[in-house]
Amino acid sequence: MEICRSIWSQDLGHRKSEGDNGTMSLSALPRSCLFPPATRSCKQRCSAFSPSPSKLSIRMARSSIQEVSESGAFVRTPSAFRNFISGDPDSPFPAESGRYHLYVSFACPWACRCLAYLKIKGLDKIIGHTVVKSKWGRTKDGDTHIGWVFPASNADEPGAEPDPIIGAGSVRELYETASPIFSGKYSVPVLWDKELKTIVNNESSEIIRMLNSEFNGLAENPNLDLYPPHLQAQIEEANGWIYDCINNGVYKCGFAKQQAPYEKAVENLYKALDKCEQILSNQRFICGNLLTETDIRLFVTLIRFDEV
Ligand SMILES: N[C@@H](CCC(=O)N[C@@H](CS)C(=O)NCC(=O)O)C(=O)O
Repeated sequence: MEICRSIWSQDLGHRKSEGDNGTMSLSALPRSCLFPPATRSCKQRCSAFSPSPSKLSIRMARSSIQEVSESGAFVRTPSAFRNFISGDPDSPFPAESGRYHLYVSFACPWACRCLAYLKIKGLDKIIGHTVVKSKWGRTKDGDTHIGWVFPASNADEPGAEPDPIIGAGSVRELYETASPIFSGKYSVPVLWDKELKTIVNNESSEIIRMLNSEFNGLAENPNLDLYPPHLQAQIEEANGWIYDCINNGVYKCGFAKQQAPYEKAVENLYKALDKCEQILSNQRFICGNLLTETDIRLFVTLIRFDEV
């Protein structure tokens, strides 16, 4: 096969995990059943994926390498944890100093968006973060699944650290602590609630919105608004094609299993890169002369085209 594997699949150390026969797709389920509102009790948290766990008998992808359609195209499964932190102190997940923790991988552009927000909004003293090892490893003894793991010590790999919150050996352990019935992808980023010992949210596009607006009472840069009301329509429009063709587009290239979807994805990717080039040769940022979330979302993917 001519498919040219890029760093997008190589740098994650992908291997097919034998024994995993999960298939998609949650996209067939109604959104309301997957992403109900925030709940406080453990029992409710555990059912956070469906009012009826039996609905989860559908086999789900447990890793990006399984997210492939019958035609060989990469099809992303929606993120499962979709609760929101709010600036309102009475909300189920109120914005508080020291309560939340972000788990990231430097190899993951989605996680790096969130890390960029921690820094740019001046939130890194309020919300801690931990970096996993850059290559996947076995996530459980006696199980063939491979995914993000924590190092045994700080000396293992620069930047990566053992989990300081619950002492997890893998990101999978965080998901299983949050919900014993979870059977999807153990992805980063993970925004963790130390008080309720659960995952608040594992969808980067939503995590960055919370970091932008909900911690402003605690942030060092509360006036920096990367989603300002007067640019929201433009931001959404640009996010749409940039997500489809570039952010998710590189995954469509890297994870395609057939030549046709691969070629389509590459064509769309390079057309979109040309469009960015054209926009940015006339103005400083994608939505005009103001830095917005669109630039951050684009940058963390683009930077990976440079050699490291
Ligand atoms: N929708 C998620 C996507 C996150 C995602 O796909 N993360 C990948 C790494 S780049 C991951 O952790 N994959 C784990 C796996 O496939 O097992 C987001 O934007 O936060």
